[in-house]
Amino acid sequence: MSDSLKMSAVDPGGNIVATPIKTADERTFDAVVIGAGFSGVRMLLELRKLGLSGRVLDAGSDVGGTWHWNRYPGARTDSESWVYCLSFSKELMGDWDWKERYPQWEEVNAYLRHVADRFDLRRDIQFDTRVVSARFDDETNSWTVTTSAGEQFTCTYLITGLGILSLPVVPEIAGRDRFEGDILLTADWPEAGVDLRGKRVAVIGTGATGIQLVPVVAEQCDRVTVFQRTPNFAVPAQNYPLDDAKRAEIRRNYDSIWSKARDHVFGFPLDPAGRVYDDVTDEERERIFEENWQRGGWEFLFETFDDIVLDQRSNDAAAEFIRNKIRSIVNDPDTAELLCPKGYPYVGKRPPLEHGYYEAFNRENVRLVDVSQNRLTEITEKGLRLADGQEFDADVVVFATGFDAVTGPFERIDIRNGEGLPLVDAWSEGANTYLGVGTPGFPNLLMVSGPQTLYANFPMVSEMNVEWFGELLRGMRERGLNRVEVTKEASDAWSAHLDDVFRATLLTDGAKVGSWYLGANIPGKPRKILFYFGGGAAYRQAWEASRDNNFEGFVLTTVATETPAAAAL
Ligand code: NA7
Repeated sequence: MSDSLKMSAVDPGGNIVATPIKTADERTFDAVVIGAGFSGVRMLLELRKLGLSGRVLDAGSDVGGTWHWNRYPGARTDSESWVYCLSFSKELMGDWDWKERYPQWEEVNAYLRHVADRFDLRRDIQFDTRVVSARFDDETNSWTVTTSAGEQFTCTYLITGLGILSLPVVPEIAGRDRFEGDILLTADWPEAGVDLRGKRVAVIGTGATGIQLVPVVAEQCDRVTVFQRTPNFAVPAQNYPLDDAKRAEIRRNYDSIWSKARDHVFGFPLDPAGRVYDDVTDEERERIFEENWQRGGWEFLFETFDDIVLDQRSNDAAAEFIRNKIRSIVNDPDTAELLCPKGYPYVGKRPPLEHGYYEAFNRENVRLVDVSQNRLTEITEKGLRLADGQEFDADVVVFATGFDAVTGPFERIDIRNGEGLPLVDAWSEGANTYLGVGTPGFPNLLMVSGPQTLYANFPMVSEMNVEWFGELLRGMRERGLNRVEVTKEASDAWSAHLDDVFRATLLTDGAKVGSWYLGANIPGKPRKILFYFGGGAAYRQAWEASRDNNFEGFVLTTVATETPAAAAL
């Protein structure tokens, strides 16, 4: 295979430099990357740094991943903009001005488009392309990737950047086809937007999505009826626009922001509270909660008390503080009480940030319907019907009903190893991976933010994984190796460790209320923890220990082959 000079590789500082990149024919690459969200975009940059040929395939029409599809009114990140981005290039950070503390979906997409333009990424990305299957061939040491259009690509490495929340789930409610109005899915919102003026809107689901949607939609439409099965512990985001002074401060503190975020348990640039429940009086505790409620965002969880997810008393105190806030905001006592989560701990389900959600229930046109016992059973011509026969008319029904997290997107691709074993069968009792980046029996399958990865601010987690793949592939190339597979021992040990960490927290109670961390929101999905909750520092140390010990946990070999893809390394 001949080398040619392509002009838009990047150096470690993020600058575009001329670097020889191996060219391939139009169908054969060193790596095929599935997904053009944060993971895929960042992976492509890494492949260029390595001088490897790559093709990114994405079902959407542009970069964005999750944000390409979740275009519902009010959709925005729950992470602060200055860490909901890529950190590899100070120059990139320097030439992008975030508008708000929590960017809306449009802004995140605009950022990723900017990254694609700045580094001329689109020439290696094929949009409107859905991958339907991938087969590994042991002899040729290569993957054959097939799209829904029947196109095939061959590559040595199959790299997934499928997103952790990219396969939406819609509950089976009878009568869907009969409904005379419009049915919308927040995770596939029409690109052109929807005119909700004068409409009666029914919203099913009160997770982070429903909680963002309701206050925005309430301002646009005639009436909103919110169908709630389980109330959530939402804390105020306290969003604000960023001005030049704030942006300058962020840029000045770039290094410390990122080193804090990378070590933090959830990937945020926050300090530990440095105190636990027993360190303060009851009055002092209320003052600390109040102060952090006003600051908004993840400060309430992380900068109040360090034992909120570990000590029941601490958790109870935080939970009761939130309930009292709900009671003080929502005028109607019955509605307020229905909105108060009970019977499970704060953080048992992923707690959302809110932007006027509770206040929305003080509007004349917003009403809450409890479907925890009296279930939603039917969609009629005119609206929704509950088990007891009550009916609610609607012009538009919105499903904000969550995702088949992390493993779901893998299941909709028929991935098989060299023996023909489907990945879904290998994972029939739950995914078993090493560090969330590889699974035994599936050589040269590398997963960015795969199952059992770190639970944290995801652009940062993806970037960590991609950097590791850079180190791994560079290390392999230096030694003339072209095949990588994680061991079963390493994966079993990682799964056991994940479980131990998870069981030491109060998050296990999320199983009772359908937490997606555990796959408990999907009927029949194995109840196995899908994430590592041990924090960024420990996650990185686990990688470094492997890397510095000759990539322990990975079996690295060479397969002699004539195929162009394998020869490329
Ligand atoms: P979530 O958090 O999984 O929320 C889904 C919501 O949909 C939740 O309130 C569910 O109630 C509700 N739901 C699901 N099926 C039904 C039926 N059949 N009837 C009534 N209500 C139902 O998804 P989101 O999209 O809001 O958020 C996902 C993540 O995105 C979030 O955690 C952030 O990380 C960003 P349930 O709680 O199961 O009783």
